[in-house]
Amino acid sequence: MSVEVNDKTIKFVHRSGAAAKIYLYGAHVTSWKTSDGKERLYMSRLAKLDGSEPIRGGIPIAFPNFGASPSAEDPSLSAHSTVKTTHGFARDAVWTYDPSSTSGGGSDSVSAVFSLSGTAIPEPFPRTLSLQYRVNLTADSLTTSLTIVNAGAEEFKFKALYHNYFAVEDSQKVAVSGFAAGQGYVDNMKGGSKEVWEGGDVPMKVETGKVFQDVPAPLQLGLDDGKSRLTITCDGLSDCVVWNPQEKAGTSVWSDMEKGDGSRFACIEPGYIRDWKVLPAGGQHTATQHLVAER
Ligand code: TA6
Repeated sequence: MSVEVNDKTIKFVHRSGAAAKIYLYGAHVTSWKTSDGKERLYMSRLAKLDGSEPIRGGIPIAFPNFGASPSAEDPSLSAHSTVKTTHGFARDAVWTYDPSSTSGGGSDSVSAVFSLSGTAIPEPFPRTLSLQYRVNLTADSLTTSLTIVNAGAEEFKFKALYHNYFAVEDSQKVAVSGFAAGQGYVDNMKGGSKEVWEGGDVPMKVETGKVFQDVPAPLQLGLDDGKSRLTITCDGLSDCVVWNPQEKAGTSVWSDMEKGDGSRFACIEPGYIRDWKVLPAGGQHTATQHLVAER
């Protein structure tokens, strides 16, 4: 195992040849290569990597909002309404990496912990809030685990989501599994209408924006594009967005992608987003996704 650290990125190489690269900006995993040398994450060639805007591709962390910030009609959400970018502040903050958190020497996995606490929590969010993010790499898996700690005297409400951009050979051939017939979802392509899933795999041949809500535990998903297959097993997360802008990639809406990029990725985004998760005073919540490459 080897670890390369510089002021912006951490790179792990597992003894199998598997590797992962993480930017401190956003604690953002931008590359995950399995032992067969295959890159499993899409990164836009136009992604900004200088901290000037959220990174397009990889694994952005959405926290403590998903989507636009809410208007502050509920006083307990007033801090959230100050977040000016969509999907919260976590993907836009510079996280701390503690080298002593890296473990793995002789074991079968390599892991490291990133944190966001104290003055790195933007005002007016309480400085009693802190985040810990563990990334664990094995020959053919990557596990990410976000722990949200509320050491304050008042409850804290949040949404959280892993906005995974998986690399695929051709999104026209993608099938996303994990949703049973009868599962409720919101279809953003139909103006946010509430729908009931008819069962079977979710395709993404055209622009797709489905938000599956309250999926019975365990949230277990599959991604198959005919050439590669991944499974995603989650803990502490119960919703999932399946998203692809297809022909809108590379237009003014998503100008940090190239035209045609919609065919290069599949966004499968496990999260807790249908409602605000209430973290009581002194409470903590861990949201984990375990990604396994099967071929
Ligand atoms: O998760 C899907 C989504 O919320 C889309 O609606 C789209 O906005 C996308 O994420 C990308 O958001 P971003 O803020 O990264 O441009």
